[in-house]
Amino acid sequence: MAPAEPNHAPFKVQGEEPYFAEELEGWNGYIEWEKYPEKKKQAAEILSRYDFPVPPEFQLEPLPKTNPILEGVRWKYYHYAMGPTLKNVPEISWKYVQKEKSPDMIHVLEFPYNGEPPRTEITPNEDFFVRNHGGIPEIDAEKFVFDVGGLVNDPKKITLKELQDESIFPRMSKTASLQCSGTRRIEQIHEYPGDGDELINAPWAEGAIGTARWTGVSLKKVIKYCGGLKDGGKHVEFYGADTYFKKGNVYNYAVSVPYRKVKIHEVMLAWEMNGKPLPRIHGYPLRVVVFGFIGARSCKWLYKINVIGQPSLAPVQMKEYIYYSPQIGKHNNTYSNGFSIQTMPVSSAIMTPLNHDQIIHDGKIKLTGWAYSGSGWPERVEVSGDGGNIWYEVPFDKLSKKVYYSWRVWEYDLPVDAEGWLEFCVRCWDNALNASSPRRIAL
Ligand SMILES: Nc1nc2c(c(=O)[nH]1)N[C@H]1C(S)=C(S)[C@@H](COP(=O)(O)O)O[C@H]1N2
Ligand SMILES: [Mo]
Repeated sequence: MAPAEPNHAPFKVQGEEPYFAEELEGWNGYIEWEKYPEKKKQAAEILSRYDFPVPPEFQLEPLPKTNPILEGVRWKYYHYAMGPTLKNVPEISWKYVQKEKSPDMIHVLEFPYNGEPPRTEITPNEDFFVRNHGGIPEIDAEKFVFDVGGLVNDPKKITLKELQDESIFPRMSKTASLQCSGTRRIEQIHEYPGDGDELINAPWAEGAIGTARWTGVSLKKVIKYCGGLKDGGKHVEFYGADTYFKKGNVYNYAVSVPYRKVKIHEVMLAWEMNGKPLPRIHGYPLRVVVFGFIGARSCKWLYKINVIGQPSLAPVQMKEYIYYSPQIGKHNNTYSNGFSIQTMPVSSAIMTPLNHDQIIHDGKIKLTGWAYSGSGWPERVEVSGDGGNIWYEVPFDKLSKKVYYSWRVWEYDLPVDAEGWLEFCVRCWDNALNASSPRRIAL
């Protein structure tokens, strides 16, 4: 499918076209910002020359019924403004969407690309949701190395070949879900559209979650290979090769996790997804996968690991993916009022039927959905066809297998007497008896 027709004035370069070189040979679309403060300043100066289109597209009018739903004009313009190295990144990213993803993905945002699977069950690579904050760098695996530094005794550069050498690093595989904490943001948007956040908050429905079998190396083994932690090393920061724009500044995508999570082998450096090399759109050649944590920590296009004494100060860690209680709300707020989301809470959703579907039934309606908990697994799922008065337990054999840190998909033929407007809900309990709040859809 072609990208949506642009409904904006064409982009015009202001002043001389800037030139920021590629950092490495064989890496396309990777500008290193974090090492060069001068370059960052220069980029900020260039960005300040422009009046970019207003943020964010959906807050000013109802969401269009197009696919892609949103285009992401401003983000394309940010990339165009950086000159030749990033100019083609939106186009290249779209090329990989077409090459690597299934044709029936729901494109919630064309650029940075964000897409939900078609509303079906499990998630092969082509259907796995995609959440990007920028473009897709093209990295030649032969030329790929990543740095391990900061508070480790023996900082090193490691190639993919070395990482894959089983005489150095034992391999691990694990089936685990990744969930973006933006899952079901559309409901939030409908209640309160936000305060003009700069980030284009992709209008996710239930689909920003997926499960894959990941293969790679436990990060703990890599830290050990680098001589172990120095005193004070408590958090591990990851850097991705994509360019991240925030409030007129440029960064590389960066986040961190506490070492505690690494220590128990719950952080993997992965190069394989469902038995195949990682697709470019999912982080080729190497990404982080953090089991049970918010998807944002699973850094794609990883090029640097930095051990530090406190959580990362990077904007994705400190200024985004922060939880505010409903009483506080996001408006009139300071970042320190919220807390950083790490472990994902228990949650569940109905995938089919969809809101406003019309169904002819003979007393039973089939519901399908998922349930997930970032601190273990869902134990029990219940559904209701009358807005939450009467609940039915989804029987054991209608729940997929229990796998630590993975969702369980379920289906249920729900007895329904009524006709007309129905309100379906689902709720679940995890192994620690946390319960999810019901998700309602009406039809
Ligand atoms: N380098 C980089 N890593 C990233 C992101 C990104 O934009 N850049 N997005 C993060 C977010 S918010 C999520 S939810 C997951 C999504 O992973 P997927 O696109 O492979 O499904 O990747 C994370 N890793
Ligand atoms: Mo995310």
